[in-house]
Amino acid sequence: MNMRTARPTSTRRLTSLTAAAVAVVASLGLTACGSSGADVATQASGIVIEDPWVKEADSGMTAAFGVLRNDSDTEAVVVSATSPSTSSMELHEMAPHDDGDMVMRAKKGGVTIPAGGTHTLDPGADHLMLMDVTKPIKAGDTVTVTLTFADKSTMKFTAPARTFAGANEDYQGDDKSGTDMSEMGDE
Ligand SMILES: [Cu+2]
Repeated sequence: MNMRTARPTSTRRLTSLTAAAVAVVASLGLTACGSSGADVATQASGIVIEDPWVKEADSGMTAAFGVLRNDSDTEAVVVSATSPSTSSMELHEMAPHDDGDMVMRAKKGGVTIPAGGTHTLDPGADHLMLMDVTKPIKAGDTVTVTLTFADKSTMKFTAPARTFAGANEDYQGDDKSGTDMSEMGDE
């Protein structure tokens, strides 16, 4: 009977030792992340963007472009994008509409950058759509974009704005009528 009273003390000591060990492991993990992090590679860590740019726009929709390059040996998939310059952002692709014209629409499944390869975001091809700019974006302004990958890792880049006459594609919204955004706000 008396031996039982000793148990809680030793159990508690064991628990606190375990907690200390966990804390040490956790701090080692943080140190590893802070250095080169070769063994904790994320999808974002292998990606760079070359020649990023955004089309100048006073209001409404515009788009961001560039060449995503994957220097890792693992495929990376961009699943979403955000920017303080727009209220929302979508990943877009070009596809033929029912009438045969090419329209842009949300790219389901995200944008894949193959291992050791590139994926070009270009007017007339895949692009990052700023759905409604929060204030005019003038040539020379800088737009910040954050990409989120399938593994939830993120990558931030800045893109200068340019004057560009193209990239005026019709937008195929969820109602697939190719309507413009202003009609969606009717209440
Ligand atoms: Cu678009």
